[in-house]
Amino acid sequence: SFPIEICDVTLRDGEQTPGVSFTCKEKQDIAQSLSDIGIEIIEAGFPSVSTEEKKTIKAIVEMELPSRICCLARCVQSDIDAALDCGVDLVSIFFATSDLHIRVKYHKTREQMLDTALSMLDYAVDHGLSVRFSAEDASRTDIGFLKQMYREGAERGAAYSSFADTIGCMTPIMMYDVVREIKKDLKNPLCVHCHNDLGFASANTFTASQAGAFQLHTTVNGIGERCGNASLEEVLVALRMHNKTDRYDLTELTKLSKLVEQYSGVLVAKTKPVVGEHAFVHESGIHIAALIKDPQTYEYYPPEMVGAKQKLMLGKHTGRKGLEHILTTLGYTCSNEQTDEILEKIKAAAEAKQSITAEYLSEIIAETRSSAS
Ligand code: HCA
Repeated sequence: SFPIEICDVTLRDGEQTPGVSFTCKEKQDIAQSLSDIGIEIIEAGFPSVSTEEKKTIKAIVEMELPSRICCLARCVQSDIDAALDCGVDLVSIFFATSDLHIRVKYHKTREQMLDTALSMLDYAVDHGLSVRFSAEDASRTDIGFLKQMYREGAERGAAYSSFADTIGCMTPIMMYDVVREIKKDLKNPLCVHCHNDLGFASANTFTASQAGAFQLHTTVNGIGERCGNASLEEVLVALRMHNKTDRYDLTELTKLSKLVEQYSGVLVAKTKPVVGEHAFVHESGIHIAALIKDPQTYEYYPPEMVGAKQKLMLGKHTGRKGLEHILTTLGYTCSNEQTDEILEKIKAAAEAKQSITAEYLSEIIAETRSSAS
């Protein structure tokens, strides 16, 4: 097993999801829940965004949660001062390190950018802040420059070096290789911050941890800019199953997912791993027949592990065994003929795109039984 910690960025990068804005109370509720799960670091926001945002970060600091509180800062003194005002434990000082971003956004040389960032790092360290020295667009940055930045940052007292795959262009193997390369001469722990433009954010984050990255960034439900970030639920379950990390209370995940879905208004896809509505729902006859004997046949981990429940559904793919099981569980006793007839009706209804609700099932059971009597 490899050492890791989680920095959840739902309240900062998650809130950068287009159209999302959390109230102070909503951020506090989410922070409380993240802390209950045992998340080590909560990135509460970006104080320079607004006065209200700064107040909210302060209010989260004042909750005195066991988790450490972090905020984001550009390489400008007023951002570091804002972090100091908020009383956070950790500040992420970031600048975009790729030549493309430097040319388009800053009109300065790499060296000028690094010098400014280092002077802000000095300022933050001198004022007692713990600093994450963060490279935006790190995945498209010259590796030599990235290593220079991390080396000089560590020498000047940065607590962490951070690698952001800002546009989500990495694959897991690329991630593994780059983390191994950076780790060769890195003097402080490495953080990874992955976006999901290729659908690899969670995979890249998990793979980075296998390659030696220590701090993993996540958001609840994977919300975030464009296609989002690595999803907290997916990363935590992967860590539980493949790294035997058992210090997080995963039973809170389903509840937290619903809370963030409600507060953000960003609906969770039914097929979303861990917290999607269908994560533990089974319809296929072959699957249900086996699940009844042993849930491990079609469930990689028990739904209860993440605070969810197994659900068997009726539809076009229902089999006889599954139906019998459902009828018995619901307290109905039906003859073989009646069960066959009910099964036929269910399949026909499903093929006509009708959903088989509990009411509809009781209707067809009643109808089948009365026609037989
Ligand atoms: C951004 C910055 C960042 C990285 C922040 C960090 C990114 O909003 O563009 O590394 O702490 O995605 O690059 O979130």
